[in-house]
Amino acid sequence: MLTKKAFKKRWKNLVKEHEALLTKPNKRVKKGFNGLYYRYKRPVLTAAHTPLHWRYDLNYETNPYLMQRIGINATFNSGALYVDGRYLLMVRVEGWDRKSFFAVAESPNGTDHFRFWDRPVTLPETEDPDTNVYDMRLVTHEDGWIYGIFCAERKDPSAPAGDTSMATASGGIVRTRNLIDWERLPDFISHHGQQRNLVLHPEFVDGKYAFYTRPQDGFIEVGGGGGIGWALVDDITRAEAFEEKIIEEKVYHTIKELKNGQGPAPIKTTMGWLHLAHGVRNCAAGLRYVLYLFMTSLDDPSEVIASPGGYFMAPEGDERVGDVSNVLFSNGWICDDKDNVYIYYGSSDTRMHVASTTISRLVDYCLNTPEDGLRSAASVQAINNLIDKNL
Ligand code: M1P
Repeated sequence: MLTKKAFKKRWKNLVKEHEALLTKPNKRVKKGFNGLYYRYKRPVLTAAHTPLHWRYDLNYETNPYLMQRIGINATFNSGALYVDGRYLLMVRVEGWDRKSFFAVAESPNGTDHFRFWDRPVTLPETEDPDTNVYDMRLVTHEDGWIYGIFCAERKDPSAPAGDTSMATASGGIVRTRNLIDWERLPDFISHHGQQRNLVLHPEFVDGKYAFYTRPQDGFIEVGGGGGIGWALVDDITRAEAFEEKIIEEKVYHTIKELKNGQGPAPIKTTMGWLHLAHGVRNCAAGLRYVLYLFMTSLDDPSEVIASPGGYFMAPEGDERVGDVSNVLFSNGWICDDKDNVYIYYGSSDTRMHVASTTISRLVDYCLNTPEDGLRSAASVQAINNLIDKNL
């Protein structure tokens, strides 16, 4: 065991290293700028950013080796909210025990100096306790509440004896006024299968709460279900979707061939609702998750009015490797009061990044990028159209 002096010295060093990590500035990567968004040099959050007091017992008597008692594996897929000039992320934190939970990290500028609040979120449970919770979308709704919509995962009660992996995914719903005290509402009831990637639209539609859904036949495979769905709900304290219509389908030989899902809640612009989503395809290396954009009508947020073809962001460099490699996933973005947009995305289920852009760039991209023509010949035609304009 350490001497008391060595214990103190090691602790001092740990604090120093941690503080240096938390206060490191992040820079936009200007090289190779594509006109759409800037990536940033460093991830905004990693497991190493979590507070030391979550992980270490600081009492010499009970931890004489100053060992880490609780391990954090990853910090990813974060909801996001802009409150009074503060950039808040609702981070999916995953421990060494594979359980995910939520914790708020705050930055003064949206791109660096993210620091976790002292305690993770104490999330109330329903009568049927969740085994795992993740991917919270934060939405300030016009009813005055801040909602957190997340995936609540449980062991499938119909799993045959000995099957230790069959699970179910449901849409969990909590709400708060201060991001500290949370009220748990009953899970979203869907009559169209399991639900992951459930997202609340920020405004009432025809006097009802509107949800983006993703009906799926199984826990991983969406099967005959899938696509981004749309459901109206009378009472959010007993949210039940009797009808779900698919507004944004998965499509053969595209970036969303296997499945897709709404990212964060859409952002309202003068030209329509701006949506960020993820698309998944399968290949010999496994599933590949990329981010894409589309827009829906201001009059009817369930009507798609712009579908730029292909992906908007795909995993690059270090982003490609992690616990679940080749994944970009986003469930949080922030539009500040100057129309700057910060897209927060997790890479390979391991760490969090930011990309910055503006509303006008995103709208221009959506309205002027050719749609996916669904055939190689159509892709060549789109390039030729551009060449004709340029030459
Ligand atoms: O592992 C990749 C992603 O898988 C799930 O997303 P989807 O439901 O679209 O397949 C989620 O578990 C997500 O958190 C994860 O990043």
